[in-house]
Amino acid sequence: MEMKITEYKNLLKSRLKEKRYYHSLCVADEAKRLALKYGADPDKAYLAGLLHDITKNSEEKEHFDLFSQYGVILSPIEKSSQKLWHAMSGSLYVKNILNIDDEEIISAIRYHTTAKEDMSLFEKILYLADFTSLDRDYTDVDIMRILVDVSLDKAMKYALTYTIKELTDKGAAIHPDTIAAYNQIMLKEIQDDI
Ligand code: DGI
Ligand code: FE
Ligand code: FE
Repeated sequence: MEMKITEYKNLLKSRLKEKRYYHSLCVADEAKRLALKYGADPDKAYLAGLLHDITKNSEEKEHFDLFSQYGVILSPIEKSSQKLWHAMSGSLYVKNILNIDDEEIISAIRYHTTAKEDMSLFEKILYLADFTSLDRDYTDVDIMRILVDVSLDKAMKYALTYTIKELTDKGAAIHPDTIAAYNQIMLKEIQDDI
């Protein structure tokens, strides 16, 4: 049987550091707000937001146990980028341990860090709620908060550009899904201009 919101919150409290737990509550609120604004299911968006970082504070072993148990094979770039693990392991945890049988929630969590090509409304909402939640305070958060209320696609474009810039500044590897998401948005823009 599925758990209630208060039970999920208690589970998250036990699994996450205090700051990360607070972030999860803020992303849940923001995802719900965006769902109401853009016509997605607000309760589902809240739940996806709440659970999206459920394995963020996990030890390496928990991530890799989930990968091997559920047959997920990591590419070299995924193996070497620890920050990417929690999106993959989180979606496995939500699907298989919490038995949440909702592909939209599972897929939104799976792609909340890298994004991907052909994102659904629900996937974009979680991806962007993670950028514009109340607890966030990076340099461009004010612009992102304005853009997310103007258009999800404009906000996606800004967020992906910002992320890729940050990653190249740090000399980090960029996941092919991130590049594919970026290229698709930029190509669409070129076509729209014609
Ligand atoms: O888990 P959060 O901190 O709330 O946010 P997130 O899941 O979006 O993770 C953000 C981190 O993930 C940030 O440090 C950048 C990193 N990241 C995002 N896309 C890529 C990436 N890291 C690599 N190596 N490659 C990517 O494509
Ligand atoms: Fe995350
Ligand atoms: Fe997050």
